[in-house]
Amino acid sequence: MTRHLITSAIPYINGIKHLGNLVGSQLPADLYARYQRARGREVLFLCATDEHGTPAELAAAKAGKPVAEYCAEMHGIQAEIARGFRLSFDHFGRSSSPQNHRLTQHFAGRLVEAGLIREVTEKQVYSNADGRFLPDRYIEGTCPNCGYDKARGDQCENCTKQLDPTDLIDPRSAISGSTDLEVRETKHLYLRQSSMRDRLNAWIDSKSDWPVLTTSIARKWLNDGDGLQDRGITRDLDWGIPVKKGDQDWPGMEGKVFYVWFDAPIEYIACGAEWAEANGLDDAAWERWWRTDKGADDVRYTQFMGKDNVPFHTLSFPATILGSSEDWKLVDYIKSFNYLNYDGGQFSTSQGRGVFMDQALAILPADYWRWWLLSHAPESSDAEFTWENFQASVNKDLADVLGNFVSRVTKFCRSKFGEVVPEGGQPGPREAALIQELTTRIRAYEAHQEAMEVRKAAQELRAIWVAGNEYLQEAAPWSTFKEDPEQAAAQIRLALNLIRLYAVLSSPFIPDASDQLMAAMGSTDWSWPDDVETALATLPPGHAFTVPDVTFRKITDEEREDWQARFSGTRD
Ligand code: B3M
Ligand code: ZN
Repeated sequence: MTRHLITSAIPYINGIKHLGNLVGSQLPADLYARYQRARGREVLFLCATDEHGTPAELAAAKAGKPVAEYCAEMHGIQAEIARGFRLSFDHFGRSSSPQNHRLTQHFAGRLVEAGLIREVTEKQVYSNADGRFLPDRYIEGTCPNCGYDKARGDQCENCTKQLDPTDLIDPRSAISGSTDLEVRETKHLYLRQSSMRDRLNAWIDSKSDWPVLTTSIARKWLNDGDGLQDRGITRDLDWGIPVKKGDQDWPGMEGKVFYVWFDAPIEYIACGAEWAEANGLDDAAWERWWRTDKGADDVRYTQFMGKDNVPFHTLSFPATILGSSEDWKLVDYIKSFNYLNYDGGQFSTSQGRGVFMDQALAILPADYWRWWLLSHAPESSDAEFTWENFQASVNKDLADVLGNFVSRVTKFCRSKFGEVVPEGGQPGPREAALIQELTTRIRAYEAHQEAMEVRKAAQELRAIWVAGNEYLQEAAPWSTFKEDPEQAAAQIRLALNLIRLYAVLSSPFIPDASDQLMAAMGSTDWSWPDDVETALATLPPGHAFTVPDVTFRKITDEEREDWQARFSGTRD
């Protein structure tokens, strides 16, 4: 049977992520991991914090903390929030781990031996006042393109033009503000991706089942304009993985570190090693997921990410893996997402616009967010979060459809038969029709989950909840009870079993509510409904249950207006 290795893009360490970040990688990855586990398959689901690069150093400086301390603290905060959203990582690692240091240096060693790394002498801005080079965001100045005076060394935020630090007019250090800068020569390593264009093209060509969003981005970078360019993989920074060939020093590279995008994807693998260590397992335990020469042949590897991360995962990381000529597991499927916008604009971390993960959990439990985000995942195009839409979905799908079904069935049973599954009566044609409809829908739900069609899976699940409601409405046990209590008993027995079935089917989307429903049904039987009729006879007559507390409450208009005002900009 296939084993599933699943990774989500690893979030940058600097700050708490917003809901747009969450729905673009970690949350759909979690849905898939939970679904595969529910089907009884072996899963290794990995994520980590992405801790290197200028954003981490600058955020630490702003917080007035040493960068290692800042990262350790932020990792703890992100891990806590991930638990709050019930992201079921088998391990939440750190790209700054010793395992990643070793592996990143190992890959660099393999690549240079294979002739895939060249050394380049280039000009970089050096700050005399700061005693260091100023890469990327460490330098600010006036944009040569639009004249904006706070453009950064890597990009102008105003006109979005990509820049090199040496392009800026009137440059100054982002650390000290000093203008005592000079251009110095410095040596850097470049990964010769261009020499691997044919291999990468052939590899992408073999992925005919991939989403168009993924392959179109990959092909654009492979074949458009200048095509696949060689890429600088080192930086003049203090914080990061020191440049070495395996465990040997690299003459001329002293004091330099690898570029964050070189080591970040390697952390997917290192995270497996961290997972093994954290669980007291040996190297063979993680290598059977990651090395095709050590048992990973039956592993299916799926990555989840936002569209902006696709080039790094379809070109740069595969170039690293293929270039190493070792038997590392290559990704089998890349599920990528468009952007989620916020209430008529964009989520903005710098302006504090939109809902951030910690704030979301402070106002409502995880399942409310999980349901809305997943059922509106930006798959075929960008999507938009509005408070009206959020309120409507929660109130309709979760409170009116699912919650109300549970509450009506359990309360009616308690009042007429007590808190046990009633006995007597036989299922008839109406029940047979329901079982047939559910069978068709559950098979469709499985197909959408397997295909990672997130919105379609959510729609099908909602339809499965609706089918139960319609059945209840037509069967009307409250009327049947008056003339034929036995038949009402059969109807309610089925409906109680349906609640357990809903817990099983819904658990990838709304795990807390599913736990609550399963507990209320007094069951621990999470077996998947391969046969719906059998599944609906799991709780036998006489089996005790309890009436659960409100599963989902409604969002009021006042709350909606209050939240809308609160999250319109400028966090804190
Ligand atoms: N940290 C960017 C992001 O969070 C980057 C992803 C790395 S995946 C290896 O969107
Ligand atoms: Zn500009």
